[in-house]
Amino acid sequence: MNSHFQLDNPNLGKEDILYHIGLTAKDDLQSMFQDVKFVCMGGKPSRMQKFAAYLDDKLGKPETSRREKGELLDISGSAGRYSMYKAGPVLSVSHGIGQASLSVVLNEILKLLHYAKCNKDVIFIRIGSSGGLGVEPGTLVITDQPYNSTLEPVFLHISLGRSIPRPCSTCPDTRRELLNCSKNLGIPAVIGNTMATDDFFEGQCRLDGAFCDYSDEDKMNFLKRANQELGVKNIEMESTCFSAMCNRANVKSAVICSALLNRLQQDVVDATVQDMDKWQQQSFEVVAAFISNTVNDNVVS
Ligand code: R2B
Ligand code: URA
Repeated sequence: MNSHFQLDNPNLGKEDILYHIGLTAKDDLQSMFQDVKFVCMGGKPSRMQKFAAYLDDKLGKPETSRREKGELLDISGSAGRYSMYKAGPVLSVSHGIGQASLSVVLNEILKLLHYAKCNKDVIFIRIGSSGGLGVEPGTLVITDQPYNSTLEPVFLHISLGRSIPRPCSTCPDTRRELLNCSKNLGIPAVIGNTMATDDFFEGQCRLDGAFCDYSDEDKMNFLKRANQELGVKNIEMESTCFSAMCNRANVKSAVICSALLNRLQQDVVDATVQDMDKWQQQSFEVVAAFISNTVNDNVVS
């Protein structure tokens, strides 16, 4: 049977305009995107452009990549909000900072796949940065359970004036495979829980934002509780929303983030640009290995 990924919103139709990604349901989305098997997302447009270029090379510059004058095309460039590239079966998309920005583009990407009648086995992976908790800077943290800022394992989605707890979880097979790929490549990685916040400063217990009304001791008590009682190994700003929306759409999701610093030791991100580039490149290598293995396994089976 030919089964497709499908959203169950009855209001979706031909007139839809995917305003933030510069496409419409009337475009020939099926011929452009039907072969997509992986959606990789990260905050920065430049990171997602570099990842797409790296992958395009690694996959042998497939014909199904989208190019213009030989260069990978920013498919969403005309809309001016997010960047989106297609390298073979992979969409590489930026989502900006935080859950609000992420949810806008993720809604439109899910609709895009729906209109494109993509295969149901699409995997969504967030490749990001984070503050580590008790891990060495440069370690990749692969998210097991995402927690929100009040340390509950849900994404609180506000709609019609109500706060709806949406369950969030990541795909066990994908996180195990990502860890295996890291080990095979000799890249430091751990699986751990992740706290997602709506703010980089007080929301992540920093003392050095524009405001602060708690003590260093309060901060350390909270961070240690998250780390020791709940196994939180990093803090970022999207994993609950990302995994909850993927769960709701019935697609697999994973989150893999470089830890830029150890938040049990400091607040300031003072890693060098060279180190951060190196760690970002390592996250690309791990995800690219995962993608190659998955594509090859599917060909064989
Ligand atoms: C990690 O880094 C960004 C904040 O600097 C945010 O998008 C996140 O999750
Ligand atoms: N991104 C975050 O959200 N927090 C950090 O500490 C570093 C990167």
